[in-house]
Amino acid sequence: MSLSRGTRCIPPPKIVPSILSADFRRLGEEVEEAEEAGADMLHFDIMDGRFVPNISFGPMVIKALRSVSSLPFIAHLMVEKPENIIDHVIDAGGDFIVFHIEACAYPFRLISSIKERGINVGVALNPATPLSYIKYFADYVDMVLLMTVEPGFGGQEFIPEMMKKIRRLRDFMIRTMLRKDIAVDGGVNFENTSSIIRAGANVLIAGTSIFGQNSIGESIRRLKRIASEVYREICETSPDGQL
Ligand code: S6P
Ligand code: MG
Repeated sequence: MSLSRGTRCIPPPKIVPSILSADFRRLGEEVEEAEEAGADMLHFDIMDGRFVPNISFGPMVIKALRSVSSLPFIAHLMVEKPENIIDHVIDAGGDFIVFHIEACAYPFRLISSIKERGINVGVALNPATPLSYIKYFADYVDMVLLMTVEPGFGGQEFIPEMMKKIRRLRDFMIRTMLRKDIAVDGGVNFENTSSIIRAGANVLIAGTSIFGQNSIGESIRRLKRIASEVYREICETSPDGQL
């Protein structure tokens, strides 16, 4: 594995719809609408009823949508023993795998095995999990995903204390010159998007604020507009991305 130290700039914002809140009766159409509106990736919440108190869907859904969309597919594994499901997710068409550090005893081994298959990898942290858990392998992942609600269900309120956590993580990355995606997942909406980007996150994962609205397309465009205006402002006022 090679280290990936980069510039001090924060990567540009990405809006990533989470299909958990989509209408599963017309999943294909809703995904097409999201892609046409400029979604940057598509997010799949895989839940096993053990790591989280809910069961969602598995790699079959990724496989079914692979023929509908050319967006990068990111699988958020809210499962125990993530190592058991990785090959199935990749074979189904997943491009990016995010596992939970709370579910994994050997992260270096897991990261290597995902990378060996040529797939991007991210690590997710539950709201109460300290950032220090990822200190020794942050170099090796492409993304750190901060849960901003307790995992398991869509439609929950963003936990306000998480704003501080985003800021601390971006500060750590700037200090150590790591140019990684910081994703925020849970309770992202039109009101808090600008503060989330200002705090230093660049990947916004949103379910209810996209699929739970009247127009999927308009919601994505609105989130993109807010995120890119704030990002532009940050780059202009602070070229090295220091907030
Ligand atoms: C948390 C949830 C997230 C999802 C979700 C966000 O349990 O499962 O991992 O990505 O879809 O939903 P919302 O409605 O908070 O935007
Ligand atoms: Mg998720």
